[in-house]
Amino acid sequence: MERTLILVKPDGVQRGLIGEIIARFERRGLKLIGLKLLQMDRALAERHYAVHKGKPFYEGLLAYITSAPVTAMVWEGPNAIALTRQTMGSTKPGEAAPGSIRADFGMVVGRNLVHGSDGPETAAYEIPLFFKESELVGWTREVERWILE
Ligand code: IDP
Ligand code: MG
Repeated sequence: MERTLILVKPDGVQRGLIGEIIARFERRGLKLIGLKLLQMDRALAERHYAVHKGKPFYEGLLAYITSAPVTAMVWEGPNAIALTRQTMGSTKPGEAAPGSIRADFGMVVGRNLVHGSDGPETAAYEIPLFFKESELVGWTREVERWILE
């Protein structure tokens, strides 16, 4: 089973969209195995966004992601990374598909509401930044056979 790190970013938390965003992944059929609310400090933000260091939007991105709490989650399922990226929508809300989170709630790239790991290696790097293995819950979902074959 693939795992991915999803964040409801500070704009999503401030706008009261935590539940709305969780509901979309939950209804799709992904399984939630980790969840916490935290305020990211600069050190964590630098590690999380290390790949973007040096880009023109880097300092603004760090200011944004540390500006208020985020909701960090780990979702699990077959193909979880691609499916969650599709549910999130493209990075720029103006290019995101209607019905995706970023299209339905976003206007600009710098306030695009959610983060999701973009590949298995990224997920393996990002998940431990936010969760100890002991904080991830392996549980049996009784409706599993109605969601997965
Ligand atoms: P992703 O979040 O869809 O994976 P990335 O390219 O990894 O997109 O960029 C990380 C985050 O940096 C974006 O979600 C967005 O918040 C921010 N970002 C990316 N490009 C820009 C930009 O051109 N201007 C401002 N912020 C940007
Ligand atoms: Mg990314």
